Amino acid sequence: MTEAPTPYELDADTMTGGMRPIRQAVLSIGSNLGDRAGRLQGAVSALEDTPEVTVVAISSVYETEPFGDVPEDSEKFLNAVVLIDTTLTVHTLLDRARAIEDAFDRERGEPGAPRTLDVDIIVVGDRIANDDTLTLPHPRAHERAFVLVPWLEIDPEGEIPGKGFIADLIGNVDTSGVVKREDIEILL
Ligand code: PH2
Ligand code: MG
Ligand code: MG
Repeated sequence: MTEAPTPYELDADTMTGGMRPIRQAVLSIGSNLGDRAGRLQGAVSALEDTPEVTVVAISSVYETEPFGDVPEDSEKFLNAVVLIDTTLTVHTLLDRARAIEDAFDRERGEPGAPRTLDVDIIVVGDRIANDDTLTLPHPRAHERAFVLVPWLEIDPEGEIPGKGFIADLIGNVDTSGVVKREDIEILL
């Protein structure tokens, strides 16, 4: 028997303000141009200043070897992971992430080009998205040590829907290029 469509199935992203559930989101922030630590701190402060966003945890800052599709001569990154609670829709959160990048002089050129600030949404609760602007969970997060190492530090039970627990995924990546910078701290 085919199921009749039910009018009671609610999609969190179509609900209005007060009705939307609080979801936990995982954000990866990175910089490999200019005042890297200052930009990461600015990004976290801007997130905390965002209505309907509460910063729950901030990882240590890690210095990381450029990974993936980046120019040969790329400088090292500073990376961190931020956990937030939010009632924003994923697209509003994405708009906010872009606005924060813009506020810190992000130029949008070639993918992989050195950047003052990158704010990537890794997961938002169990939300799946596949459209022109947003893919959730982030399609490459599970293979990126610069995401998994800081994330595991602040969320040992963390999971990428469809991929597995980060505590397990981290076993498949090379973490040697991800080094904690004890001398840098991001404050709330
Ligand atoms: N971001 C990329 C590509 N490569 N490598 C490191 N280490 N850190 C990053 O944040 C990073 C990267 C694309 O956004
Ligand atoms: Mg990125
Ligand atoms: Mg990005």
